[in-house]
Amino acid sequence: MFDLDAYLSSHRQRINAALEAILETSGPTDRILEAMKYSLMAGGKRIRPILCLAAAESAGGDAQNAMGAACALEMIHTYSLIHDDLPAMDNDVLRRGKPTCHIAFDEATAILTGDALLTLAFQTLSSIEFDNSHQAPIWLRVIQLISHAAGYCGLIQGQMVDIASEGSRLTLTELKSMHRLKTGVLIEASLCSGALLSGLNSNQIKMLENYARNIGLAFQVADDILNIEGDPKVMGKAAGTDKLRKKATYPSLLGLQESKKFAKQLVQNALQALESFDKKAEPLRAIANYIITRKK
Ligand code: GRG
Repeated sequence: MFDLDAYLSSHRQRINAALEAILETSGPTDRILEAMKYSLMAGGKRIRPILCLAAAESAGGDAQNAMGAACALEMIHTYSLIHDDLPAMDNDVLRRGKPTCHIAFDEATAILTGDALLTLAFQTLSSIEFDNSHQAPIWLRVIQLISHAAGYCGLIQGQMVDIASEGSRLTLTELKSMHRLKTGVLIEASLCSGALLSGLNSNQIKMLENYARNIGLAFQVADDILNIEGDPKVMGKAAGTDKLRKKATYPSLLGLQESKKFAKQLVQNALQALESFDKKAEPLRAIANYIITRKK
């Protein structure tokens, strides 16, 4: 039987070591580096980098080859959390069980910390060393994929729609589309990067995209459910905030029980998309279930 806890814990350790190594070589030790370390090493679940490595492994590739991409994805994700928590956005005071970056430091430092992590992600991606030249176009494709997901057609657009729609009632289709941008596209880019770097063929990549779309949405539905039912101490962030801010969520549109059914269905779809993969995709299968059973 596949031991997901052991898998997640060993991959988290590898990712954390790689992130620490990048931060150690990235410049003078001063306030900005301190703030970057504070947020990046605050104990996130590392779902996106783990998905990137697991996708690489599903093709029998060496996950280490995808580590640069995995680290870049986590830096981009952390930058988006720092900026999302700012007073001008969600104005949150707790993240990953610790005071948010602008509370621990100050608002200007938090803005710059997000900027620095976003930039460092692309510095990391463009500094990858490889031993044969046919890897260059693959890395270029990965950089393209990740920048598209992080940019104005992805995360940023999702955040913009989220802000613009506060107080108005979204339809289910609008909600899905917003979350695809806010959450889904980076999860999709994580899986596709790992897949590209380990040489999955285009047919297999399509199946993985289908898996990614389903778990990306399931991740957000689960997040909305946790915002209602989750324990703030376990989650390391506040609960009940969506209702307070009158945010459109799956439970607010579908009801709690229907949302749970919907999340389960999405995981079933994701598992179906992996049907033709062999046991090397076992981590991806287990992660799909974890996405909706996690407590944080
Ligand atoms: C560009 C400012 C800006 C925002 C982009 C991604 C995003 C939009 C904002 C981040 C905040 C947010 C609530 C996003 C929804 C996705 C989500 C549930 C993020 C939390 O991700 P986890 O659970 O967090 O993986 P950890 O801390 O475990 O890494």
